Amino acid sequence: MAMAPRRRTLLKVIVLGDSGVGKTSLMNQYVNKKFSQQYKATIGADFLTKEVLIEDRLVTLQIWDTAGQERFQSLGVAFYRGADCCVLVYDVNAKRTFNTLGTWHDEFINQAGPSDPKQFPFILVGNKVDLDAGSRRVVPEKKAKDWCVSKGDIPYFETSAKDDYNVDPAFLCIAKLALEHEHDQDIYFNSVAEQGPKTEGQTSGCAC
Ligand code: G3D
Ligand code: MG
Repeated sequence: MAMAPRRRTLLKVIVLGDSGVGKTSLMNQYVNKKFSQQYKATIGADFLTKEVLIEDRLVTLQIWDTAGQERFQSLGVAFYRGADCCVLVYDVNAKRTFNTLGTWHDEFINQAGPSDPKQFPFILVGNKVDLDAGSRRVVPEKKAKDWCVSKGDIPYFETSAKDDYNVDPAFLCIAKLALEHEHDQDIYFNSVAEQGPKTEGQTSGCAC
């Protein structure tokens, strides 16, 4: 007997944080298993894709990179639109990059406009834990975890894109969170379609 085809799911993940924290390097390590100085994103918003199998579901992660415009905080709506998960990255050796996390968090909420901001999946990544064997570290793990609690218990990972430390587990968590969120949205949309008047062709949920 033929096996039932697996459902394919496309999930959009965006990676935010100050310039230089290692966003591009983390994506490149996860998708291409490379840590290279040459890899730099091209002009404009760009993404890498990776397929992962999560509990029998084939999931395509579309991971969007900023290509450096984060310096000007002008990423544009296309970058944020339809995101299923937002990864916030800071550098554990640079306090300023930790202090700006709140701004990135708010910026995402404002620009992406998720229907329920409190339920939207975020994840925090503290990168470059390898640097000088940790001796230059200025943000303690406890401080980062406290921040995560204050934002509604978001998951926290410490990584090194350079040494490929904890990169896969972080992205697996990201994929799972994004998938769960997508499920919730499916349920929401189905119930709206079942209950409400015919809304075909409408771009917003408002019937007026
Ligand atoms: P960004 O995309 O957030 O702007 P990049 O950051 O990925 O371009 O990385 C910025 C710099 O940090 C790069 O160095 C990169 O090699 C370095 N980097 C990224 N991740 C790590 C890490 O885990 N450990 C260490 N030690 N360095 C890292 P350059 O010299 O090219 O500016
Ligand atoms: Mg980059």
